[in-house]
Amino acid sequence: MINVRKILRLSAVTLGMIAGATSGALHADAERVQERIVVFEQEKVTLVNPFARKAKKGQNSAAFVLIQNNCEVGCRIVKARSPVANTVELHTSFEDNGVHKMRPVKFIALPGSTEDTVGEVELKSGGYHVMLIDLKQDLEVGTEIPVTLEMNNGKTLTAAYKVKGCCGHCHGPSQ
Ligand SMILES: [Cu+2]
Repeated sequence: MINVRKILRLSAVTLGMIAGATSGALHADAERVQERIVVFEQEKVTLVNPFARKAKKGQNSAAFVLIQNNCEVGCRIVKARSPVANTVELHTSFEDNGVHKMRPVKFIALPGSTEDTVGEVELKSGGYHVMLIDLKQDLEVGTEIPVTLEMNNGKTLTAAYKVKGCCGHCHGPSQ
């Protein structure tokens, strides 16, 4: 009996994932919907539209991605790494007296999925991001870099992040 229940719940979650992905896309502006391609699926976590900002060797950059979570409640991103930077940190952004600032965070929580919605968190400009500090190489527009997110359950999420031109709030030295 327990097994049957588990299967029923799993299919309900899968249906919820599809519904959640659709409503999530509606929130995005038209330009970003086109870029919203599922590129990676692993351990019930989907990384959508991973990208990083262009920067020169020795400078800083930031990596962004929409994380859709279908794993158990309580999953967290606890670490990030990439071979392109000497230091990689999880950061959040905030306003302090009208000044845009950021600081490291110990983890980024992934909201759990329910039968109706998919838990998701977006690493984006002005919010959470992966900070790539002291780049070992130039990040050229159109190239891809590997970034790995480590979860508290020991699983890792590695994807190729496409390097894009700078837009909006920039991190690190001006380019
Ligand atoms: Cu940062």
